[in-house]
Amino acid sequence: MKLAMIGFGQAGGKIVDRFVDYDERTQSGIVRSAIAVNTAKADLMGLENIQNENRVLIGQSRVKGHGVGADNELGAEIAEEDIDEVQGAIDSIPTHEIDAFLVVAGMGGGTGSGGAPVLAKHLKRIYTIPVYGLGVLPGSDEGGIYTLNAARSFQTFVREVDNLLVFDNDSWRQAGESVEGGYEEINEEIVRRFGVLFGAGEVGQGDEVGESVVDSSEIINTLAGGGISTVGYATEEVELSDDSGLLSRFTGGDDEQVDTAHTTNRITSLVRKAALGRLTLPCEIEGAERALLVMAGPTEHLNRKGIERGRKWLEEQTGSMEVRGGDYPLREPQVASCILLSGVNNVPRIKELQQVAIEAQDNIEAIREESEDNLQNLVEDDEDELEPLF
Ligand SMILES: Nc1nc2c(ncn2[C@@H]2O[C@H](COP(=O)(O)OP(=O)(O)O)[C@@H](O)[C@H]2O)c(=O)[nH]1
Ligand SMILES: [Mg+2]
Repeated sequence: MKLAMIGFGQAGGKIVDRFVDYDERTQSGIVRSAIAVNTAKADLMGLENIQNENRVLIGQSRVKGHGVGADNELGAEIAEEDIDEVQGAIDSIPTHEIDAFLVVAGMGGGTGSGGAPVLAKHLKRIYTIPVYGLGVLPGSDEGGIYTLNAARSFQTFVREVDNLLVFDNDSWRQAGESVEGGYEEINEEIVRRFGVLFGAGEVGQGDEVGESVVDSSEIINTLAGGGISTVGYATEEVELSDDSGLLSRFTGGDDEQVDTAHTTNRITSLVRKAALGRLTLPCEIEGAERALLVMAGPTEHLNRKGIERGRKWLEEQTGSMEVRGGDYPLREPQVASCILLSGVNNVPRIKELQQVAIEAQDNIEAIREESEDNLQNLVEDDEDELEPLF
């Protein structure tokens, strides 16, 4: 499917920048427009692939291009004040050619954490196409303020978007890796997974013909109904046959280059690996409301039987009656299984964040009560700071 991607803040901008690179590399055709919004000029200048006219610096009168630090309240205020500048860039998007917006942001910082929910709300008000979020959760080693920012921004973001796709840095950070090096690999992982997912709905003319190709409406229907989503992914290398997949499939009989049973088994085990391996947001897959299985690879290594078996297995594992599946023909020497689990409920990390948000709220109330009892005179001064964020 075709997306207009808007990266908010540093992580958001970098990830969209990588999506543009992925799109050019793979010709997947998913990025119709790419915009980066930031309060920090240096972050915008550090991008490589997003066109200059699509890099929007906001809050210049407030922070003079220096960013908002980890102050997501200020990030939200600036986004609201300067929404017209963001809209100016969005005006250049041919919205009749896109299937959805994707607003990408790190939830733990200031600009994206505060601004992404504001932008999502704005887009929902103006456009009828879906607005999806891609929210990145901070690592637990980043410190309390990042967790608190994420806890509060997450609640707002999930409410404003049609579906919030989540990637948790915390479960992807590898020990001993430098932060920057770590992010590079992490961003590659993000782009690969969501690239295959969204690319599935974008099989163009001249591409290989699949048996039951996933289309955009299946992705949209899986995401419809809202909530939080996570993506599983697994691959296996295969050999590409010399002739086109289409030809080899019709040669048939004993000459058949790819053994059907083997192909089916490979698909079903890749489905299990993807669903039971590391998800972008680790969670129990049981209870997911909807799911979509995308099998990507050369057509001679895909078959309807394998995909149908994988789909059935996902139905059993999730308990969902709404599991879709199909193929995504790609001329690459690997078969990939990409699974979107939408409306997941049993997510330890989200419960943890909600707890943090509740505790912070309790603390705020405790401080308030104390202030009312003992420090009547100081309350007025403090009250500004004690207001809930959004
Ligand atoms: N996956 C990923 N996460 C990032 C990257 N840069 C920052 N983050 C995460 O995003 C959070 C917000 O940081 P940042 O985007 O710099 O904040 P902002 O610019 O104020 O929106 C951080 O706490 C990190 O968890 C990145 O390149 N990739
Ligand atoms: Mg930063």
